[in-house]
Amino acid sequence: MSVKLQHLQHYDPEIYETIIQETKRQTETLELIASENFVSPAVLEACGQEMTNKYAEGYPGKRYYGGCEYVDAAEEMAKSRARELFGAEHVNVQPHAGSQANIAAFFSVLSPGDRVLGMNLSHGGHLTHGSPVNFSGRIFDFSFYGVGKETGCIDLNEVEDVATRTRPKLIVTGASAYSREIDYVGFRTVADKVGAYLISDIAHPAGLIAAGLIPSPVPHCHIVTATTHKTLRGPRGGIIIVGKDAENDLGLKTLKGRSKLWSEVVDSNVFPGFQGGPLMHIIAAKAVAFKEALSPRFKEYSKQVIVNAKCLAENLLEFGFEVVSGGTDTHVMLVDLRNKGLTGKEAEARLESAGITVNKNMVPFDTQSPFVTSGIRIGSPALTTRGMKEPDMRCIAELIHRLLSSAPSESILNSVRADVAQLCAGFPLFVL
Ligand code: DSN
Repeated sequence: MSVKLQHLQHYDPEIYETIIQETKRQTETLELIASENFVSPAVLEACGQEMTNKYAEGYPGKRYYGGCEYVDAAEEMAKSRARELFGAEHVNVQPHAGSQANIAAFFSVLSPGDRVLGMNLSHGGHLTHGSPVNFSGRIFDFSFYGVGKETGCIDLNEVEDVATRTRPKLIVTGASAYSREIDYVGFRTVADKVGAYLISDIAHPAGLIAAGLIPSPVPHCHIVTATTHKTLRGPRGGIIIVGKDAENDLGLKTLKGRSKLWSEVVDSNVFPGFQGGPLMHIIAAKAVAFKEALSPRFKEYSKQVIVNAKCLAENLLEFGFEVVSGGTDTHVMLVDLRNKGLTGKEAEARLESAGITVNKNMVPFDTQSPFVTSGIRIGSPALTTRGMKEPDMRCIAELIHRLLSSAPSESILNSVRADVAQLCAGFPLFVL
């Protein structure tokens, strides 16, 4: 525990106890959920400090409240560090989460009822990219592209076919369970051909992109959205990035008849469009995380995230697991468990009972419901933060194999539990 909780312990022992238990759970189990990570002690401290008390609706220098001098300074630092990190002209650091970043980005270029093309959720897309149970699918008219049945990879010819047929006003790239690099240049070519805007949601690979290890969509997209708590290893939150379009006219007018810039349109869709007061303590923590991400150490960390994911995928393949698309270029992989005679739900529960945390996940062309699924999603960011490397990944693949490749038994469960405990004991949550 890197933040002292003595007041909480005194005033609210019940909540204190849940935090202690959660910290213990994180420390004593193997966290393989691809969207989770462990923040540094500095980020954790910035999340729990007095800026949480401050209302600061508006933007630095243009707030609706007095007393904003210091939160203005923190927000400016967050913005300039994020611009440097992503080579961007403009970054809005206020979205409370990825979902809020996406709704503000979509409304920057769309009106209700407009047609949009996004990635199929069951092929790796995201809830906010058109799911009928989400605001996106309820407000906009979504069509979908997916991955090839044989390759498990996005096929740009299919993207172009669907785009030509449906004439979307916006194409959305980005995914939450897709392990391969995305061809942003190809997506932009398709978008330009059909006259669509292009938004990329890099919530998952943002840290790897910031570290320069996989291609960036920023030069090719009109808008890029991201979260700050996954591979970027910051506090829970969202951001919106605008590249070279930031200072261009979006064709919309202000009330006074002046043309609005992209940056202004995006900002006004975050506040007052969809949010009120920003979470200033979290914005300060984002600034800390961006500073960390600009360091050479973060680049080394991110390289190891990819090395670890590749190593884990290769070892799972050797144990006879089917990894969708045959591997990974990033931090994440999707394992199709149909050849093991298991559902994602069963596998998630069996792994969790031994101290290995993953999430069940639909696989492309899945016949199971989203509550059952045929696969699991596995990611390397969190365990890489603990300092684990290739030998540890080989060990984890073997533990997963022991648990999932044969019928469940108490003796296997107990032996895996013991190995998980031993592995975890050698690694603190965050290695500086
Ligand atoms: N829920 C996140 C994930 O797990 O990928 C995406 O929002």
